[in-house]
Amino acid sequence: MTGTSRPPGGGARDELDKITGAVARGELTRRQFIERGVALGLSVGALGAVLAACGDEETAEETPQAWDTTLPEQIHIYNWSDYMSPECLENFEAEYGVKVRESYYDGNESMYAKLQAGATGYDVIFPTDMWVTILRKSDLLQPLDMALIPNFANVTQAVFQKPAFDNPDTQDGEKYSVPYMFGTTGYAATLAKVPAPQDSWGQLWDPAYKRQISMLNAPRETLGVGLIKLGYSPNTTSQEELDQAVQQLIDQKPLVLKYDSTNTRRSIVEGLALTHCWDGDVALAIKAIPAEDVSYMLPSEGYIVWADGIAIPKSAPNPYAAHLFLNFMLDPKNVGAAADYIGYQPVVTAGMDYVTNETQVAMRPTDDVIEAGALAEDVGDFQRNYDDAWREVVSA
Ligand code: N2P
Repeated sequence: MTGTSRPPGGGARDELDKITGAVARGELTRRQFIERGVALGLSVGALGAVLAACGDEETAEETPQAWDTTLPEQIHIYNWSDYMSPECLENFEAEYGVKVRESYYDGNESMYAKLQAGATGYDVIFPTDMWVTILRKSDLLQPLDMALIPNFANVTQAVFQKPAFDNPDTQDGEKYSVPYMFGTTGYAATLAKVPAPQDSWGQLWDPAYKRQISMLNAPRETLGVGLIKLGYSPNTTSQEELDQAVQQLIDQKPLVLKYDSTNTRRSIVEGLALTHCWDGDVALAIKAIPAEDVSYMLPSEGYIVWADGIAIPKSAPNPYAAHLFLNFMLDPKNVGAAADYIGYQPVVTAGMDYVTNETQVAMRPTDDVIEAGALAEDVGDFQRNYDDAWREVVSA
């Protein structure tokens, strides 16, 4: 065990004195002391030393894991593009003295393929719901030490506390991700070109919009549209239904300008007629164009609801600092600042206090909207059939 690399200063020191007193008086448990201390930016090792100096001998057993708490110079996060605010990363550095380097991926599939192929060096990743399950089953994630993540208490909506895709009750008590942003997948209609948006996926098959339609380059999302349009579940494991969805997408292809997940915001700003997209990209687009110019449609046939998490790869070089980062991102002011910048909805509800854009606030999915949507699920080995189906669409 090593100690923390820097002593607490000013306010943190006062607070440390306060909680040290409280634990001596029996008002705080040792676990609570450690959690509060970590929230102050102190390492578990240093906090253990404080308790030991107070004559508390049980600390060693109570400290859940003997972390090497030496802070690295830098951590490396691997993220979607346009999915973090620079200010947030600067604040993390200011708070912990740890720089954050960021690399980008364009979808869960490519991030997964990269880790599966043995890429190392990433401390933090941002997988979407079902991909947390897939990564865990592939032994690519670390179980989280929740004692280092007291800010998980800021996740107040039951649906996000123990979601089916990452539920400790069914995973030997372990949790593998904390939530980041959530939302829906629908489509944006540029009203100058689509004066009467229909709230139906069928609109994306209207020949009037030939080569004026962008579809997400995200296999489960876009095959999901084909399936939902036909009245099937986006999680089907029927090859016959999947084949029909492939045929739908092949029929649509002459109308499709591009399959694209990274420039959807730009497509909306530039006035493309119809853009299959995540809700946050619409919220971000209307910072550049009048909100009245575009409509975000959630089709009545159904749609996907998704939740992106933050997780630590098994191969992370700096797992302790990565935990600090996860905890930092569950602080309302930090995740709120990120949400304000990227246009997406923070799972931590209190983060909304920092979101300034009215349309973004108004777009927050209600419980009813969440319930009416479908979460994409891990379908086990059948995922390969989806991969093949997508290849068939793209190469057709
Ligand atoms: C942001 C991508 C958001 C991912 N560019 C939606 N799951």
